[in-house]
Amino acid sequence: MQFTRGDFPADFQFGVATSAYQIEGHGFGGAGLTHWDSFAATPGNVVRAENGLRACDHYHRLDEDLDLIKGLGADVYRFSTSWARVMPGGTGPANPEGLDFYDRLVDGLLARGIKPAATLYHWELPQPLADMGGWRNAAMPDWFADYTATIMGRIGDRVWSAAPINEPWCVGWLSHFEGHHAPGLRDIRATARAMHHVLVAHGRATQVMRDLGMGNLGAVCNFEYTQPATNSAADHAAAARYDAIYNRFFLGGIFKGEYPEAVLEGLEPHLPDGWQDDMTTIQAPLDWIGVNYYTRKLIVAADGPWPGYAAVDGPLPKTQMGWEVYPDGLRHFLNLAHDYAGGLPVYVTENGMANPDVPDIADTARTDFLTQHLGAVQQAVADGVPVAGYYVWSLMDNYEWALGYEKRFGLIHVDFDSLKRTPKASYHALARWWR
Ligand code: IFM
Repeated sequence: MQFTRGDFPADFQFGVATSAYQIEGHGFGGAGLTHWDSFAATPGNVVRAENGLRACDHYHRLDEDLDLIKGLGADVYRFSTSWARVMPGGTGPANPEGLDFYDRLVDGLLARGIKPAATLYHWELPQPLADMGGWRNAAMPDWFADYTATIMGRIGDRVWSAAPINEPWCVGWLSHFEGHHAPGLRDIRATARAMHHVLVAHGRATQVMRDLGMGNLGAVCNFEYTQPATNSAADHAAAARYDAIYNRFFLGGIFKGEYPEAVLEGLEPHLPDGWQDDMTTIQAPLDWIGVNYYTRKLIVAADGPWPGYAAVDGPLPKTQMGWEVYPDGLRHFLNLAHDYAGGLPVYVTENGMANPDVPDIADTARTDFLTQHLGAVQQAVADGVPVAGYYVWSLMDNYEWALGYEKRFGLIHVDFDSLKRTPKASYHALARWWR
């Protein structure tokens, strides 16, 4: 990997990312049940019905893991706090052990000279809230605001940056329309409500954090580069719908206070009454925008009701996820995020690949992937995008949701029997120029 820090803008932040349910071990420290526990316990939802009850046992191995982040030379660690660990019932009393854990995490980072970048929700919805309809329920933004006040009341004075919700597309669309993530619904009305409520919750939490005196607040959205599979007008229209739902709905709400027409076509009849009145809340001013990027999709028109599209297999080399490697898409989305967010700094808040690694392999596929995508970042910088940081997904192999523990995204190999951590060649390649 032929980079030096001097190849990127001054003050550019390099980092690594994880999330609570994927690494901590939700069976420990008084965390409450989440909708991922019940989703995983339902046959057919998750490979081998695996769940996050033990995961990487980060809960008990915090210091070892923070030392590994330090050893990598990362400037920033992007982690998430678990709602179900902080407030096991979703509302009501906080779990003191949960608050203490995040206190130790933040202090441990600061003691090692690493900036804590917090995300408030990376999908582990407390089960009692799921029982009340979860993101379909219009009360979710209020409950989320209370949770935000509780956790940030404890650690908000020391976190370097914060974002309310990781990947609203996954929370709304993937989980309520495609049914691939908890709660596993396939229901257009639930989808419309979840997509809207998640943005209202984003805005409410942002305001709560401002009121606490916090700064450096952002949003983290995921994107997929979308291309029509053929030149037919029908495929072009289908790809435009896919792009609007995936890549423009959330940016549109947050930065323009409007949803794309191509999405309203299908979702408007199902949005809650008076949804337009929430736009001021959703547009709460931000300090940065985060781009999570992994792949592109080739889209064709499909029969059937809206949205009438399907993804088809593409010809490019693929990762263990079956995702095509397409670095130009990252350049595209850094530019797109900049178009929406005006002059705000743009961060790559996730980028990386899964590979069926064993501890001693050369890990060249991941090193190449990262090299190519860092090249795309440099191109976006040359385009004039104020890219301010790049965080690799992920620090270590972890729970890849419905795909269980098989898909390995880590710079560090984790043996899920012994829980031994072994840095891979990509970890060492980054450490050589990050440290
Ligand atoms: O593991 C996930 C993460 O939780 C959110 N972004 C994408 C990653 C890889 O699928």
